[in-house]
Amino acid sequence: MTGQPDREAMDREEIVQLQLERLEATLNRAQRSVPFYQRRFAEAGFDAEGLRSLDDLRRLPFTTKRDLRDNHPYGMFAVPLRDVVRVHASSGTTGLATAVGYTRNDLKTWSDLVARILVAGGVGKDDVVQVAFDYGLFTGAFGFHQGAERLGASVIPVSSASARRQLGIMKDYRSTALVCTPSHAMTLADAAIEAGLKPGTLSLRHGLFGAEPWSESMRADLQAKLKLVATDNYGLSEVGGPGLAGECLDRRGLHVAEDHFLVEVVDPETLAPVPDGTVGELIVTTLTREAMPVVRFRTHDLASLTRVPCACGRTMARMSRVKGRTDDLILVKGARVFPSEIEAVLLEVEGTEPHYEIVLERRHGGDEALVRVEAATPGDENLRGAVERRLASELGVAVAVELVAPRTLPRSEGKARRVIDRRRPDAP
Ligand code: DLL
Repeated sequence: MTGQPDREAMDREEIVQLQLERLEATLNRAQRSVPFYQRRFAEAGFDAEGLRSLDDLRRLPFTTKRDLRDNHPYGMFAVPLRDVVRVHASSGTTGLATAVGYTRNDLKTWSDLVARILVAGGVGKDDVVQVAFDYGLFTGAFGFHQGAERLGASVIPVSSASARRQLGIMKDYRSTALVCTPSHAMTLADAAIEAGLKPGTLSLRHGLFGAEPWSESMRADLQAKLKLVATDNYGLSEVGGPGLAGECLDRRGLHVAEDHFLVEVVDPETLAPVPDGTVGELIVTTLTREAMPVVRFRTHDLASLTRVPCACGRTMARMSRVKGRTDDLILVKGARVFPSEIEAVLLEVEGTEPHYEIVLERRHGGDEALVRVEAATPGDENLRGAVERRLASELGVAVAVELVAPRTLPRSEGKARRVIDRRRPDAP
């Protein structure tokens, strides 16, 4: 059933006890070996030795992307470089790429965690796993590569390649699992349809998609087009990359690897904790990372948590899909909208394609959004009006729509750039 059943189905009390022990070790190591944390803890009047319960963590300040940047490249490392065997980097979507280090043990743990994600998504030893993430500083490709090897599956490390080449390899090697971003999977699905690949030509059964927000409608579309079961998985390089959380086949939330990460959800404005079930900003503390422990990292990702055990038998907390990033939140006349909500509507409207971008501008003190979406009939004013009305009724917000010809919006082999944010003064 699970990748590491003894871990993934622990009782809640056992999880809490393990987290407390590991948190204490992590905070001690951070305080002892990372001058940044030494200073931070001292300023907060906190001594790691005095940790009594998980709630004590709340006495510590958050760590931000800016902190990592200020200490780039190696200032956040808790071990000497001689013990670091790998360095990756965050993708720098917000312009600040920062280094992440791994010891040999960190790599081992990481492989175990990604193997769990693969198992939860239905992948086993007999599967042929095509990794279509770009191999490089980005954590996605190496993370899944090692996880799949750890599991004993056969890895096809295609990395980035044209859709034609990905599909050719997928067909020849009879790949049964595809690992990439959902937007890239959509590009491959469309290319397969365009090339007239008959159903049954591909052997795909599992799609493990992550690294960017996507919607249930996108899942339905991908499953229908690629004839696979698609699961969502989440992670961020600052805390190691993929492996933090992933869906099981029940697909009712992403199981968080709570034995290796402590997650909190806070109100993004007040930073006060919110109850389970309420959407807020995810805060992550690593519990086992040796090279680079991270304490209360502000992810800027919005999601909610539930600690109700899952029907699959796993007991670890589940997080909802990421609703969006706090920095992508669109505020139109007081209404709050996330790009993924716009996506969900677009995918349900007949006549538009699942390729879109949202251009944000600040006008008259509020945000204005222009949704540019591909349609086979871009001149169709009736369709444009229909999409605008549908968006307005479902989101409670008026957004302008522009229909553009198929294949005019850029395609990405990695993360799609859905939001073009021109609201900030320094925006391009
Ligand atoms: O994207 C790690 C990863 C690789 C996750 C492969 C899953 C699969 P970064 O490049 O540092 O790391 O980007 C992290 O991407 O803070 C989220 O905003 C977003 N993100 C990642 N996974 C999801 C997801 C990798 N499943 C940032 N849904 C995060 C929504 C996601 N957003």
